[in-house]
Amino acid sequence: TGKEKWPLGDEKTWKGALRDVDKDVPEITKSFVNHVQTSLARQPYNLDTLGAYQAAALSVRDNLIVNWNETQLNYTRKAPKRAYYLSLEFLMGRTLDNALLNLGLKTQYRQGVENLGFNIEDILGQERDAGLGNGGLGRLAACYLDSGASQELPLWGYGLRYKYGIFQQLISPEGNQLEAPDPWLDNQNPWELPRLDVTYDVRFYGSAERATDGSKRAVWYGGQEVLAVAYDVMVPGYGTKSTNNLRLWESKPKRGFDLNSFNAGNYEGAIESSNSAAAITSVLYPNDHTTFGKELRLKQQYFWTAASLADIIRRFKNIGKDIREFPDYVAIQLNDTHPTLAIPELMRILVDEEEVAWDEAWDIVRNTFFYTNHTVLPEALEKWPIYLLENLLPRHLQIIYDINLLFLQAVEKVYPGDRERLARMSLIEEGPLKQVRMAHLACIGSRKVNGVAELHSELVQTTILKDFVEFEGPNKFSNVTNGITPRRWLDQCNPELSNLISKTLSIDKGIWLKDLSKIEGLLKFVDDKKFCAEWAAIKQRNKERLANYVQQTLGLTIRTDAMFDVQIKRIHEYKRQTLNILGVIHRYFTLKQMKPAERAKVNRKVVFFAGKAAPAYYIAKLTIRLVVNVARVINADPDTKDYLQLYFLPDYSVSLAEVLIPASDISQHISTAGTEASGTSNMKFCLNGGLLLGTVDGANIEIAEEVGESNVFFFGHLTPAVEDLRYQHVYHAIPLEQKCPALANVIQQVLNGVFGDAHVYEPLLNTIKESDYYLLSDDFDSYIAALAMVDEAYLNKEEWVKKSISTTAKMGKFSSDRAILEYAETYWNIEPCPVKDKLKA
Ligand code: T68
Repeated sequence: TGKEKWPLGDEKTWKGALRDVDKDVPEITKSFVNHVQTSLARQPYNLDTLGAYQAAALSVRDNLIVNWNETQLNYTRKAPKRAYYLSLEFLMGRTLDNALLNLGLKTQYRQGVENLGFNIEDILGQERDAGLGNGGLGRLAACYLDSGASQELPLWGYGLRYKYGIFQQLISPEGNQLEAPDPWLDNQNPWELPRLDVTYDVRFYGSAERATDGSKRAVWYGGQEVLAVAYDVMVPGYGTKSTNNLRLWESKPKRGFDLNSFNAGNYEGAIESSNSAAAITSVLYPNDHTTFGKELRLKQQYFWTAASLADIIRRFKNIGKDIREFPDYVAIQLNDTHPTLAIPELMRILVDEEEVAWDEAWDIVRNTFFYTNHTVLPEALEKWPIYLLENLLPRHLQIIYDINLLFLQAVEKVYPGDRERLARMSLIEEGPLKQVRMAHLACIGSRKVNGVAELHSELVQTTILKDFVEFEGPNKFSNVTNGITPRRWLDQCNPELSNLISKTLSIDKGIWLKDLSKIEGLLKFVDDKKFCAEWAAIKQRNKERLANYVQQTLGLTIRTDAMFDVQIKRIHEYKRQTLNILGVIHRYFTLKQMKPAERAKVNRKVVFFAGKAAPAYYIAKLTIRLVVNVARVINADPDTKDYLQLYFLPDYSVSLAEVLIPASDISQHISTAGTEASGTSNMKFCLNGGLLLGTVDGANIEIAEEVGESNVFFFGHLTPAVEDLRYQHVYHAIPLEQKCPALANVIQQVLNGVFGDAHVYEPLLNTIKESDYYLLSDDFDSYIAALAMVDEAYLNKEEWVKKSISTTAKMGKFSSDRAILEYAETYWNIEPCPVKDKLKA
């Protein structure tokens, strides 16, 4: 790749660079050259761009390590209360650019590598995304780590070091999604530090024998042990030395080969057992919002929570306090129910190993954990079959039964004889397949329970955990609206806009990027013609940057003199990408029926889709196929192609989002009301001056409260209507042709084969024609009307720019700094623990 560009950095350039004038540059150059020659063992004047990336990364890493060491030493010395964020997913994306910005070294490195004949953007482009997550939940964890370090909080993340991250998405010529593995570690990962000395044994299977002394203790023995090895990822704060840690566990066989099988000549069997330990952290499960009940997934969850808890407890013990003081020094946030086994695991350690009495142990547990719920969709609520737990984690199942018994006895006291309530609240779901309800366990084992946006938190309390709110009282339940880091999602992805904001406000970005409410100051400039023109010009250049990216990666030419309309997120029925594509088809036929003169007055528009479907999610995959095939027809139609273009960009990722979001005029967040817990890309688009077309759902509502309803395009039914509408679909169904002729017509065109093999789409279209669970037929007309309002508003370019500026200006609330401080202050009770600068100390 970089090879062709050679010889940019020839021998002469290199020698010249080493004599450079700027006083910061030589240090960087020296460190870069040093890594090329020693760490990479390569000739400096024969280096490709990938090598340059590796050298730059290693050189930046040296800076991080110094800060990381100081930060960790400071925590050890001061022994503050610490918080731990347990998440099965951390969707970090690329690191180099972020590290340079947080360290304030971007300019120096840009110059440093230029002196050697490289371009910093090319170098940054060499890095692979760390795709250790599916979507919003994993990206939220990454934003929270950035904010935790930036706010100098003693906050660590714990997760798994998957060998393969989220699959790479390919699109076949027919438009089918194909999945390829993501071997993201193949080029080596300069951002992790293997800690081969930090290891724990994790037991699986075996037997649990209860004590005979009448205590609740037991012994768990036998089974199989797997080794957890720590890898540390440095998380630099912005404009501070504070550099926190993300500890990821890798699974390894405990004793290499199984010697018995080996000696018995069973070489294959021996290797297999060593493979099975390694299998635990081999791959990220690619489903969001569905559970599969696979034993390997359960193994992942226990392996990770057991290793993390052992590590946390060892660190706590180092400060020499009594185990009863654990919650004074440790807060653990459970990111969804995935780490809920930490609750019975801490009970097991306290009761069986530390010999703490059951009730006391339960108090410790309930003062340590905090649970965040991310969905109320029933199919996404985790349940684990009893038979799996019984086999894999026999002691934990006993503990869950004991917790349940005592809990139900307490409920029974308050609601004597209310058997239905007991059945509803039980940790165990009875039936042909007995299962443990993980949300119930997470709820009763935690000090606080929260949802991720106002509406969602309300729904958590009135639907899935209603009985628990009644029983435990409302104070335990609250809301923390999600946030995004403005470092990555403005400064890094949209540097021109960030610079314009600093210049206009006359505030250093080091200040406003850490106190995002300051950007409200932009409101004073909405009538400043020159500022508005610069604002619009930056949006235009971001569109061109996106068009260039598409040209280079897909070889497609996109017009940039058009409105850019973007929907990028996991493909799911509840997110209603289908509504969007059927809307596009509607626009296409409307355009086609117009006379050329009429058409010429219509807004030009380019519609972008991107997102992955879970590999087994058939309907979602059909949606992708429909988008791709509609695009093929529309983009080739000479009547309309100047007015409407459509693209499905494959392999959506954090890095692709960083190019798409700054280029968007309007983005779509159109979930059925009450289904999207929060959404976080809605915040990212608005922060970058893109307007929002959405339903009254998730964080859309709070965004509209901030930016004003006149700056958001809302449509569709509201949450309280949803249940009734669904009931009507089933019991008072009206034929689609009558209920929504426009939608019926669009569907008919697809079934007529206008976009190719009609029968293929039947199962997808039947979901609408039959039960229409996600209410497309109820919302289609108001959706089309909202799109028309967007068109109308866009015709007035000046007003549009004002809306765009006013939107960005009011996004202060959605900084993840605000969110993490809410967790720190009102939940975890932790305080900033800044590293004193040695020079000043
Ligand atoms: C998302 N959830 C919510 N889940 O859908 C979104 N689930 O509204 C919210 O903004 C975001 O969380 C952050 O709170 C997810 O992304 C998953 O990815 C997931 C993964 C595995 C199992 C279940």
